[in-house]
Formats: sequence, structure tokens, C-alpha cells
Amino acid sequence: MAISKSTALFNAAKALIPGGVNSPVRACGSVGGQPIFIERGDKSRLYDVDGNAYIDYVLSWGPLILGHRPPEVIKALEHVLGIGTSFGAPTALETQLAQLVVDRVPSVDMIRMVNSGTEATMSAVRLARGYTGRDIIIKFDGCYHGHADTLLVAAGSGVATLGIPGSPGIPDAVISNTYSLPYNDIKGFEKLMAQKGDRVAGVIVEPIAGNMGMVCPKEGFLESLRKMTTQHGSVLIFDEVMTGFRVSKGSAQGYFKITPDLSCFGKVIGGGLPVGAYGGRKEIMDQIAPVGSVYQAGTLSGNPLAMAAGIATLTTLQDDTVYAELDRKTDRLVKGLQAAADDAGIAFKTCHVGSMAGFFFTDREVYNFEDAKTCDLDRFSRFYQGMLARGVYLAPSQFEACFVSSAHTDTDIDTTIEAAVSVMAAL
Ligand code: KE4
Repeated sequence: MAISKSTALFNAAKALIPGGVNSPVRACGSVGGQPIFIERGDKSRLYDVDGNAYIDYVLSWGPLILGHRPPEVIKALEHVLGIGTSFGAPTALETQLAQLVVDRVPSVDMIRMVNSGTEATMSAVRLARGYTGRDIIIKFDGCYHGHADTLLVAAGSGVATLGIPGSPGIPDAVISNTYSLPYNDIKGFEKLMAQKGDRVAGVIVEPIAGNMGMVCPKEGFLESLRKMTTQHGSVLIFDEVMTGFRVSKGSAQGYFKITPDLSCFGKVIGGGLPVGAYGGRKEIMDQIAPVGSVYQAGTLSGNPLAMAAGIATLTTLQDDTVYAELDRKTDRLVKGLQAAADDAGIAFKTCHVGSMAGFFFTDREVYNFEDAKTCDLDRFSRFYQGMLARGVYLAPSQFEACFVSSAHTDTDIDTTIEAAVSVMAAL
């Protein structure tokens, strides 16, 4: 039997690229599959090289909140292509995107553009250390903040998916000042801050965790982080790379009404092009070179093509009805999946905030990474494969979240729920 074009392409890629992929979680190993190679995307659909179409709930891991090739973004990119691709010198586009973020996020007075979420969190941590003169960073198990050395401790996403305890290549000395606690462990956090708070430079958290599956903060968790960091003069960093402009118009900090000192962004603010950013109070951001002495730089930071895509995306998101529709469709999806599982008698938990959604095959509440790891991962894999076979493209890992775009139609949601009913019945 002839092999598929995806398999042939995967075999060729594996000879040149580790695992045949440029990011580990795309390898689909944990769900017993191999990656499908994509030919093109359009609206809510992905089309693979073998002519199959899929309703896409990965959306490039979050950036494509308007779906594939939204006209506003394509038009903005075509305009920039007429004037260049990169200058290594400032353009008005960078100020325009900065203004859109500052207008939408009251805690951000100033912002610096970088090229990825990893760069954003790595820089924010360095800034917190430079601003406070302290070394200790606190994070939470199962949260993933990109692959900077300091933060690859008990990380989620691909690290959890592959079951890698940490990562070789990171000297103990580098992570000796990184403490990781269970997510939602208010008592443990307050105890650690009581012991070491005056040496804590920063506390970094996903305000809604999306890298151990989707896990919401318990009542009082974020409030405790805010109270204790204020009390001890530590910097509270919200990693909103995934939640930023996704879970609500005001991001997670607007949704929960908690004001961090620094925020990290990515994904949606690039509209599908490489953009990360970190920002916050002016007195902290003024420590960044060239104004201050905390160094951070980047050849393609603020790249005009990426800025144009981000501006077009955030401008389109200024319309409140976009968020209302995203929430309505995601709520329908999540309720439909839950009903399908209930009808099939399958232990299943779902949640969503705005158009970020998650589900676990379990009958217990999931409050942290340990809970998430007790879920039925084998059932997840079979569910993933069954949905893929029925044209629904989910994240190939239990330790990820799913996303809905403004391009998803009610028919897409209905089709997805019908597929889930069929797959759940056979699980
Ligand atoms: P990037 O360096 O991948 O742009 O962003 C790192 C990052 C930081 N913070 C949060 C909350 C994140 O979710 C991420 C990256 N997310 C993963 C998916 N969960 C990216 C997908 C991948 O690694 O291929």
C-alpha cells in the first residue's frame, strides 16, 4: 500500500530535523501518531498534503484567534510587503501595536517587543531580578513559560508530554534559585514566601494554566500571589502568552481583576507571526536598556510584518461582539463534548474561559499538575485519534488546551459534537 504524502514528508524531515519537527509537541508521539503535514489553512480549516480537511482547534497553539488567513491580517501583510520586510530600525508600526496593548491592559505602562513567548518570559524574569537585586524565582508545577534555562523546572506542555523531568544541559547552579510549587497551593506558597519572600525577585504564573491541560486558579490563589508579592517587594509576573487577548478583551488579568507588575504576551498579539512582548509599570520597565542597564535585545524584534499582523488582529478584537461570539461558540462546544461523554458514561471534565478550553478524562476535579497526571491518558489518545479520523484536529497531548476562532461556525461546532458522540460511544 502506498504510504501517505504526510508519511513520506515526515520520513524526509526526520533525516534532517530532530524528530522531524521544529517543536517537540508537534511530533504527536504521546498520542501514538505521527504529524500530518499541512498544505494550507483557511478560516477554521486545516488541509493536509493528502487532501484531508480538519476543523482546527489548535490554531497554531493559540495565535489564530481570527482563524487562518483572516482578510484583515492578509491585507495588512500585503501592504507591508510593498515597503519591505525588516529594517532593524524603528517604525511607527511598533508604537501602534504598543499603544493597542497599553490601551487594553491597564497594568502595562510600557512594553518591549520580542520574537517569542520564551523571550518574553526570560526577559521578564531577568528584569524582575535586575529591578529587585534578588535571585529567587517562584513558578508552579505544570506551568510552561517557554524553554529558557531558569524556567525549565517542573514545566508543562511538551516537557510534560514527553515526561522529561527537567532538561539535560541546564546546570544545577542555573536553577538553584528557581522554586516550583503545586499550582493552586496557597498554603505552600504563603509558607515559602514567609521563609524566603525578602529574597524572591519574582513570582511567575499562568493566570489560567494551559500547559497541563487547562486548569483554572482556585478562589484566592491569584489574590494570594498578589498580596504576598506586594508584602515582600517581589515582582508578580503574569505569563499571558496564551491567555492574553484570548480569554477576554482584558486578558486574564482583566477577567480576574488582578493587577500584576509585569505581563508577558505572545501568540494572539502576533496574529500568526512571531511576536512576544513583556510590559508593566514604567518604574520597572525603565530598568531595561538602553534607559536602564538590564540588557535584552533582538534582531527582528518589532519586525514590521509581525507588527502589522498583530495590529490587524488586535484592532479586529476591539469589537466586543467578537469576544461575545467566541465565548458563545466555545460554551456550546464544551457543553456538547460534556453531554457526549455523559451519555456514553465516560468520566470527563471540561472547562473554558472565553475561547480557551480544556478537557480531562477523569471523574475528579483537576486543580494541579499531579491531578492532571492521574487522568486517563490512554483514553485521551484514543479520543484524539478518533476525532482526527473524523476531521477534527485537537492538540495531540492531554497537557495542552484547545482554542476556538471567530472563523469557527456553528456548523463546525455541531460537526465536532457529532464526531465526539460517535467517538465517545466507542471509547
Ligand atoms: P513560545 O516561545 O513557544 O512562543 O512561547 C512559550 C510559552 C510561554 N508561556 C506560555 C503560557 C505558553 O503556553 C508558551 C508556549 N505554548 C506552547 C503550547 N502550549 C507552544 C507550542 C510549542 O511548544 O510548540
